[in-house]
Amino acid sequence: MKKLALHWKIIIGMVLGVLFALLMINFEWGAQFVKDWIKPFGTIFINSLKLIAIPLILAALIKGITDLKDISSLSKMGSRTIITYVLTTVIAVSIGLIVVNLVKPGETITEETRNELVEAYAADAAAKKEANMEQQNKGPLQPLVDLVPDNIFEAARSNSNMLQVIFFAVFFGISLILIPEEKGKPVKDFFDGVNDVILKMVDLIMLAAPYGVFALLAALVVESPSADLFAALAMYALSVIGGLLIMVIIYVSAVRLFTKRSPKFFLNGISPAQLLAFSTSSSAATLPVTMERVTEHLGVDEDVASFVLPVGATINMDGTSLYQAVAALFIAQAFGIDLTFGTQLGIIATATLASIGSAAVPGAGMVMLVGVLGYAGIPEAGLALIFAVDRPLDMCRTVINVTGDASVSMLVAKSQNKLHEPKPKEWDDNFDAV
Ligand code: DAS
Repeated sequence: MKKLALHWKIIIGMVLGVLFALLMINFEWGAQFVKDWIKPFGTIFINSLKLIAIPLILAALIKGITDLKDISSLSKMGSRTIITYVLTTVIAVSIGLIVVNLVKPGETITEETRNELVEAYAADAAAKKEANMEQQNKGPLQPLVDLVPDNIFEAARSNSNMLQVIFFAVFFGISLILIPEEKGKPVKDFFDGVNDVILKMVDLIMLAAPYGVFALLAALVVESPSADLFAALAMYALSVIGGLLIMVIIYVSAVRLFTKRSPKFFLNGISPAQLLAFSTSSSAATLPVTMERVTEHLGVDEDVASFVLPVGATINMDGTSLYQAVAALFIAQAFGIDLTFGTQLGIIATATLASIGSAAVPGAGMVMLVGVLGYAGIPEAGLALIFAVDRPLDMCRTVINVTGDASVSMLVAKSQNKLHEPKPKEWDDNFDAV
């Protein structure tokens, strides 16, 4: 068991959680036992992730913005890279929104189960629904007014003002860039350091994930043993995976269109990195292999790859942003909250920013999802549903994050005339990799 990779431990935790709950509900004291002695560990797991969401967004966005300055001032390639990355992320979030609005996974939940869910999380859901209603009754520019907090500590007090925290972080980051280098450096180093510490906290929290997920699933089965809730979770997972597959089609089409390389060539070249991304759920851990595959097997010059890929691993997470859009709307649907078109457009901006701020480590996208829910006024209680099945989806979205970075590196190389013909050996390698 010691040697087993974390994500297999988490998946085992999920299965054991369901089996344990199915056993418990056979005893009349079983359900109460799970609620009193197991569910709290799931709540602790979720609260620990929510606890670090604001500090992570603050530090990651400030770091991300100051890093962007170094990048875009570097060269034309820098701004071209950032524009392409932001574009692919916006496309990914939009595809996520289209898929989840078409499939409507949250609506496969019966009215009865929805009432159970809302009842189980009554306070949170009702408050959010109320906030949403208020939001809709305010003037057209209210969302803009709400963007600017009058007290950052008040804004940071609850996750529901995440957009205000994001606004502050972006404002702070831009101002940090504009002050003289020698004055700003200590501040930039400070936030880089805070970012590293928070990422270490994510690491430590994820070590508890197998136990947290066990508790979440056990509570889920005991509290809403309705098959339709599990069917809805399955539809949600399929919506995410379906959206991710559409992104692969977009990537190979863009590579085909702009670099004339065949989908087979591209996918054979990048597949070892995709397999590593799937098994580690970490773009950062996969980066060395992505670099090797892109330069040795996809014909991208070293100087382009060593610039575009590290930036991509940091700020370009198309899979994560698509997942955040699907997850946010799934929870809203599950709780019977209709999000206005305006709110959904806001989710595009928030999920894009949240994915730029997301770190390339397992579970980062899940933490930043708190921010997207906070912005859209969606009950955080829904996180228990999402977190229970998050890890397998983290593995899938990390594959897309890496594939997106690799395809953009080819497009940027092509635009810089630095995409060379694959040497015969490389060509054979790619096909050997089948
Ligand atoms: N696992 C993250 C990555 O490494 C993505 C995520 O958590 O959404 O890309």
